[in-house]
Amino acid sequence: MPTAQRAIRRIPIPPPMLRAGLIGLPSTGKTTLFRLMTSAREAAKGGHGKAEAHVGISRVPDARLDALAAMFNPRKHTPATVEFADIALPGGSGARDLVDVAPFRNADALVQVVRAFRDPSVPHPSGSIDPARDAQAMADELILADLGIVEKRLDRLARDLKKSPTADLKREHEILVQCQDALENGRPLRTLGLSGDDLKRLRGFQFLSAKPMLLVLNVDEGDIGALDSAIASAGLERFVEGTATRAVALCAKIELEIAELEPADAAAFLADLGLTESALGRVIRASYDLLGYMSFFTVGEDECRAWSIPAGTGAQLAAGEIHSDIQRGFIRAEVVHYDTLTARGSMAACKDHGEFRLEGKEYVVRDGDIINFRHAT
Ligand SMILES: Nc1nc2c(ncn2[C@@H]2O[C@H](COP(=O)(O)OP(=O)(O)OP(=O)(O)O)[C@@H](O)[C@H]2O)c(=O)[nH]1
Ligand SMILES: [Mg+2]
Repeated sequence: MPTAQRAIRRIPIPPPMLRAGLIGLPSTGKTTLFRLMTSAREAAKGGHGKAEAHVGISRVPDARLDALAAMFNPRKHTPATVEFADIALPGGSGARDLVDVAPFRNADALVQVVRAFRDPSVPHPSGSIDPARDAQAMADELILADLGIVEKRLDRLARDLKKSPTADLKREHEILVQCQDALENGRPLRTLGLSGDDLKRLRGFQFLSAKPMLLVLNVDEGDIGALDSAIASAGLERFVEGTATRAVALCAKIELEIAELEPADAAAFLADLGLTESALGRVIRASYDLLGYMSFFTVGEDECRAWSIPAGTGAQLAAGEIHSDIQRGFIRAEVVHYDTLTARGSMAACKDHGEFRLEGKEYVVRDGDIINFRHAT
């Protein structure tokens, strides 16, 4: 093999970034939030007759990584990341009261920004402020879009089943009828709780109402004192079903002000408002959790780092997250859990108590595991 080709083969292929799409009615604060949460300098501007996506990366806050960094004092510490997409629709905001949901099909999760701020200088397409109405309108929109796809596929399946009634097609038909029933009754597909092969069968359709969803309620600056009860007062609790949905309240305008202050001034400003922290971290963290990912850590003097893997990942595959060479040459994983380390106080104490375990390639990595991979080079 020519040297250049071999060199290319050795470059580890980064895993696909998990992407959360910011969705919501016009002028709810999506772009403001996107700018605040990500490293992207430019925000999305619609135009030229098609939707434009802008993507930015956010660092996922993790108190455990901060504690590890304090313990190991590494040259750098690197958090997990999540990608956000802000999609601007053609024509910019204005009179549209419906949202084109198609550009969100390839997002792994949706972050729906719901307006509660009252500012009369920002017109609302429906003429009044009503978060529960808007959240319902968006939910209906996603359900309708999915129903369109289900009905089209069912028509097609009915014809195919006449020609060749295979077990596979029959099962697909059964599940899609279940989906149709849920959607016609106004229930998002994520509430069906499908799993295994059934879930795989549906993946290709990229159903919007099946995606995990985070509701972000953008409250009025005047209501910042009642942030904790904002979700309930806005009537949004009924949209939070099961593990695949969450809701967080924040005020984008105040977050914007915090972001412009020096850290010491920001802390004083937050304290004045009766808050302990900016809410942006909570939005990023909740988005990351909804994506179904978890973190394991590597520690050392050089770097303490959080790595993202889907729940259920084995140790050898997890090693591949760091480098394909470590995955290929995997021998053993030395594992201690974060909670054990913090309870014992040091790696040495964990070793003394036999809590630094040796695990094989099939070991299912847990959220919060600290791992040192032994590998052949
Ligand atoms: N008063 C107030 N204004 C806000 C708040 N958040 C956003 N805005 C304003 O609302 C307007 C729309 O904000 P954007 O962030 O552009 O909203 P968007 O959802 O991206 O809008 P489109 O992409 O055009 O649909 C801007 O003028 C913002 O300054 C808030 O919390 N309070
Ligand atoms: Mg925008």
